[in-house]
Amino acid sequence: MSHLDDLPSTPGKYKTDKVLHHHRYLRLSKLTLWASLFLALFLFYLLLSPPPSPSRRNLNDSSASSAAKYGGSHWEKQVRKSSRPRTPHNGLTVLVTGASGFVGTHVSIALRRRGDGVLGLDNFNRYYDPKLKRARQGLLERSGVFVVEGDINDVILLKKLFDVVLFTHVMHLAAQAGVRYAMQNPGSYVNSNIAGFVSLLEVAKSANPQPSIVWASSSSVYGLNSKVPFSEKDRTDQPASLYAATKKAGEGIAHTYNHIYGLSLTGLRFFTVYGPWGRPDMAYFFFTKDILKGKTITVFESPDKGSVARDFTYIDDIVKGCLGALDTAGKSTGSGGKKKGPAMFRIYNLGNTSPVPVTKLVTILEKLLKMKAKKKVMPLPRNGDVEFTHANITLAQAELGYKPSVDLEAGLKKFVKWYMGFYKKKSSW
Ligand SMILES: NC(=O)c1ccc[n+]([C@@H]2O[C@H](COP(=O)([O-])OP(=O)(O)OC[C@H]3O[C@@H](n4cnc5c(N)ncnc54)[C@H](O)[C@@H]3O)[C@@H](O)[C@H]2O)c1
Ligand SMILES: *[C@@H]1O[C@H](CO)[C@@H](O)[C@H](O)[C@H]1NC(C)=O
Ligand SMILES: CC(=O)N[C@H]1CO[C@H](CO)[C@@H](O)[C@@H]1O
Repeated sequence: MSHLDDLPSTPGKYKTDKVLHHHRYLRLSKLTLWASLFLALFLFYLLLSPPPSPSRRNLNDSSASSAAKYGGSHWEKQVRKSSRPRTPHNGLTVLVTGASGFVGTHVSIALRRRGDGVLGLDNFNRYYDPKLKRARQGLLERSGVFVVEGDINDVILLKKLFDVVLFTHVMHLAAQAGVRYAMQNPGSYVNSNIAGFVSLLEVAKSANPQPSIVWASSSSVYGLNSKVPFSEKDRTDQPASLYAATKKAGEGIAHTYNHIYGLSLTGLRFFTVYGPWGRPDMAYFFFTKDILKGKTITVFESPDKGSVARDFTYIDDIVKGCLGALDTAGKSTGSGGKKKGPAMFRIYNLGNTSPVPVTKLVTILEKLLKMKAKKKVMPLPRNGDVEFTHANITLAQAELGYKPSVDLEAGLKKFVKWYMGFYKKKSSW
């Protein structure tokens, strides 16, 4: 309220002005009268209006203004239309959080294409270029998917969405991703991956009917586990980054909501997903960018001079795994916040089962881009990235029908083709 300090305290201030300025004095006091009246009305308004709801606040970002971005009958119409399956009573009605993200875009389009109703939700934060998120949103709109701009911490918005639409499923992909950024902005991980997940589960457990929920965990939960391949039963209590720790926390929180409220929950541990419309903060993406610019890239090796390796998984394979998880998800058993019986709780690896050294990734990119990379080899810093990931996908194969079919070379070829097209077009805008 410091702006109030600058206001003239009393009209008496002008009394030193003498008769000469009599007319001006009259005009001024009239002005002051109006000003005080206005001020009184303003204070009255402040007293009457409720304090801003804490659920609409966010630690870092864009959502402060989100309140203005939804509501109204036109908005509701768009929400309903997007959520409606092509054939009524046949098809899922899915809320996809993080819909303008890399995985969210692909999953939303795949669901819509086969006839399901899909509503997107995304806060379009600036962790990486929001223009890419907007471009994906354009793609989604052309496919008939409306994306609500808002935050998963906005409980009022979430409740409103569940009031307007009876979601049968939630595909929860909104999160703060990235391993190294956690040292710069730890709060954003807690905010989206823990607090945001809890607000989503709170609203879902109170919904009637409760939706079945599939959400993204991460291979990073295996942390310092060195037993390969990584199986769902292996230990996940040694995270190597705050990102991993928040994803692990999410698995515990999900179990709680399954146990207490009967929500059907399926967690998917993705292994390094890549492909067209991918994330600019990931190595395959910025290697491509830097190689094309002739900029030196840093390739990490493990302390024993071995290459760092990743179980790269192509986006189309991940999408099939997500759809498989949605299709096999059992119904939630609770209603109105009360559990009626045990519900399904599942965790699956979605990987590719063939780890590729990062040096090999660079070689493939050089071939596809027809350019030699300038490389600087450095030891892997101990700031979150693990040396090696390798998925055991037996369980997802048996229960979700998951069967990855794209190898790194074929997948990168599609990525590079998209990259060239997208950024060529962009530079001529
Ligand atoms: N891409 C991978 O390799 C990978 C690997 C393991 C796990 N995951 C997980 O998969 C999910 C999707 O990842 P992605 O690669 O598509 O990431 P992404 O960053 O492209 O997508 C996440 C989207 O969520 C949105 N978002 C973030 N916080 C939000 C909030 N509080 N409210 C509303 N929207 C919010 C972002 O704007 C973004 O568009 C994430 O949960 C991620 O942690 C991804
Ligand atoms: C893979 O996981 C399954 C259980 O999901 C387990 O039975 C099997 O032994 C694992 N395979 C390896 C090679 O660890
Ligand atoms: C996720 C997100 O929006 N992060 C931003 C938080 O705020 C810092 C500092 O203003 C930005 O650098 C981040 O990009």
